[in-house]
Amino acid sequence: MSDHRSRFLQLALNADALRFGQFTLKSGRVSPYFFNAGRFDTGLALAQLGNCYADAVESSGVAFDQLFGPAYKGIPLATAIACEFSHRGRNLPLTFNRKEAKDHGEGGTLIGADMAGKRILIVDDVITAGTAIREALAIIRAANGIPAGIVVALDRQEIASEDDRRSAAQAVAAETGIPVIAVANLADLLAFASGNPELVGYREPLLAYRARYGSN
Ligand code: OMP
Repeated sequence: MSDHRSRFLQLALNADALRFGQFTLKSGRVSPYFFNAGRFDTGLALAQLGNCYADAVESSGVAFDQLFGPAYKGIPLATAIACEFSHRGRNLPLTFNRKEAKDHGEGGTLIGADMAGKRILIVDDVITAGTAIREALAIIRAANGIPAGIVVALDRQEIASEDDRRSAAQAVAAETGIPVIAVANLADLLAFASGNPELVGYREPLLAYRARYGSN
């Protein structure tokens, strides 16, 4: 497993961002694990997370000009990544959105750098069924940006629906031609759990969940 994958999973455990139990997802599925990026709630934790994202982005080779962090969780994530890239010598412009349009002051739903004509890398926390990512693609297109890539911390590698056994990430990539990069995915989590005595007991429920909702 590449270094940024295991580093990220260890950071997520330390921050209590990766939990095991019973969680109802946005899709209604009941999952034996949950990733809550909101637990990266200190400057150091966000800086370390930004470092893992930036490693994943650099090793993917995706070409982009600018970052977009969808509200809400994408906002601190994209900010942390922009700061990390600045330490690596790239001063990336950054845009994010509001969930509700503002009707006074500067108005509108977008904040930060103009996306028109720019190759945009979307930064989000998790991909499950792909709904959040599709919404972000629509926001970028409406602002005349060019979606160039999507990076998430965790790809849960789940089917979007029973009739399509591809993962949501694979379906989005195939339909749009836009690559989906994950710092780590469910397969990495299973491998990581095998090598960790405290997590090994969670492997069975994870495998059962993958058999039900996992992609081919
Ligand atoms: P999709 O829109 O179905 O891809 O689900 C992604 C969103 O679900 C994330 O942006 C989160 O809001 C939420 N989520 C998590 O934060 N962590 C998880 O482990 C799983 C989910 C989820 O509900 O599927």
